[in-house]
Amino acid sequence: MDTLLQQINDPSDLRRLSRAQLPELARQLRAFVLHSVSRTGGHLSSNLGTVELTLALHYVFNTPHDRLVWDVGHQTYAHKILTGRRERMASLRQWGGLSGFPRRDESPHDSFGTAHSSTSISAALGMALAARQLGHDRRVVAVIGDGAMSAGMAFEALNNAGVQDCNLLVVLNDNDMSISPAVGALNRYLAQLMSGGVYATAKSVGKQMLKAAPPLFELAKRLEEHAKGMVVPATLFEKFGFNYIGPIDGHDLDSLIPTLENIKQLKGPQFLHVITRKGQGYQRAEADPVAYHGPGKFDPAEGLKQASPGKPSFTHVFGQWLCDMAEQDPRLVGITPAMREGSGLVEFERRFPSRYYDVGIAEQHAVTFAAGLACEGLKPVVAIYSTFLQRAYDQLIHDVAIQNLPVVFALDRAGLVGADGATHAGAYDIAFLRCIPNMSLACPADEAECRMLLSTAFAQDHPVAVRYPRGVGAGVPVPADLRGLPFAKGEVRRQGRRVALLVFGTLLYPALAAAQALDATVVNMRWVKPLDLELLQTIAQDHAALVTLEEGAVMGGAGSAVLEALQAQALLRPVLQLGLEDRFTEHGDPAQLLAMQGLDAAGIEASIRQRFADLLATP
Ligand SMILES: Cc1ncc(C[n+]2csc(CCOP(=O)(O)OP(=O)(O)O)c2C)c(N)n1
Repeated sequence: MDTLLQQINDPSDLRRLSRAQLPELARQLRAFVLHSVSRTGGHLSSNLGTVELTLALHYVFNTPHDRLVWDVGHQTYAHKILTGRRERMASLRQWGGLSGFPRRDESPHDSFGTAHSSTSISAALGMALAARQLGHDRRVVAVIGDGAMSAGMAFEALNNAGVQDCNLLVVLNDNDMSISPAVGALNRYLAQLMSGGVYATAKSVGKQMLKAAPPLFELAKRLEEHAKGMVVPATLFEKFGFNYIGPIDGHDLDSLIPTLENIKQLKGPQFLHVITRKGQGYQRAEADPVAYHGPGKFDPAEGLKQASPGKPSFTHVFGQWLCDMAEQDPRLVGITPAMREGSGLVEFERRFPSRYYDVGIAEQHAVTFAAGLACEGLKPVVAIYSTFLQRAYDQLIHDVAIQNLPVVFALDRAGLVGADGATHAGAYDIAFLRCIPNMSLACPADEAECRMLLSTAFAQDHPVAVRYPRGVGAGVPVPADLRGLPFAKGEVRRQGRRVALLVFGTLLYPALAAAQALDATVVNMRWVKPLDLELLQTIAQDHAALVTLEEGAVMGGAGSAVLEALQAQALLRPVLQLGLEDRFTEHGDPAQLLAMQGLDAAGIEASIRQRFADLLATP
């Protein structure tokens, strides 16, 4: 006999269930999420925390006609399972399989593609106002976490939405956590809203609503206003023009469903504050939601295992360098936009708490904040994923580069990232950084160079970014001291003939293997900007053909920089540019993804043989 969950292949199946069946369905759904993530890896804590909320939203709203817009989208596994993708959960985050985030091309239930945070209210407002203009009777719901709520973009959207006549519901999923503990004044404010018995009172409001014959809304509304009045005269969200309801218990279907049913009857912008717990229902994740935010595969009965010490990741090398440099230079300050763990700042925070700033999910602010610190003589290091720096492009140009301030950007996750897919790939930083005056950009080939180039970057008097990929490198020993490498200088790693490979970054190692077979020269360029022009000139003069290689978009990338420089010096050589193609790379195994784009040793060799067949055939 099928379980309840197996009978749900679409939310319309769910809506046929009785209210009394829902707690059991929630139990099965939670168990499925846990089992599924333990087999594939992925986001866990956030998904366990949104099981009831997801159920309630699909139960009350007529999805997909009513639009459900998830913020970040890392908490949408229950949503995927209830919307016809249960069986495909085994393929999550793998090549050809389900994405770990919502995608419009995956299901009509994924109304908006996401993965970067704090876009939901803007997108949902757009949909709500489109419905108004087109005369569609449609509800639009944005679900946003308290972490994502801390970004400026969320407030820009509230500011706009609060004065609009639209059927928009913003659900704040408040679990008092970002990936790491939530930070900032908003977090304190939300805690205040929860305190002083309001929570309990609001819960009973939900119960009252349940009993009330439909909709008896006025009574509930008065009760709710009474509840609100006990703590603050009007919440911040009311000041923004929303009707604020809550906080209510986001794991209690008897609170969630009647409240949502009532809200559904209301016109104008609504704001529902829901309290949930990250990791709910799996004790290990409740106790350590940070570790279980995005685990790999694990056995639920045993929990996560301590990883056996292997090669240090680039992130680890950066974290160690940051601590060592901070020890040596009291001007150093470390900044992260809500990525303490991912960017390797845990140890730095522990050892240098007064010089550590988690600014929340606020990349734009992080960059301008760093600019301010630099104006006063401090030496900020902004640790930021390549993909998230995209958010702060104007700040980079306007606040840092034009004023030529010495800010170091430690760009983690540069290149392909694997399971998170196109939204998280660091494919564009070379192209978008190299065109900015005053900016320099280094691409270490391995862990040792990563440490040394960070030291070089830190010693400069202008902005410098150092880009390094996710995961581990070649495994070369990392020096213990803080010596740097020469600024804007590359090195010849292998002397060959006819063809020279100019490599920017960690593809140096597959390039060396390919060059062996081709007897080609390999140059470790190390810097995209400034380019080592002297070296480039010598190499171009001594070789009949050049190949550029980078783990980044070919368009506008390091290979383009080489072409521009060759043209400027009237040094015309045929150049083969290898790197990421002009299309988004889907989620999958990183090594496999690189190989599919011909960026492993065999692929590099094959591309060169194909392009320079005649040249290579000459003795
Ligand atoms: C622009 C941007 N910066 C950083 C991230 C990385 N990130 C993914 S989830 C997350 C925390 C989100 O917290 P919250 O919205 O409270 O959701 P929760 O995981 O607590 O459910 C962060 C920082 C991101 N996805 N987008």
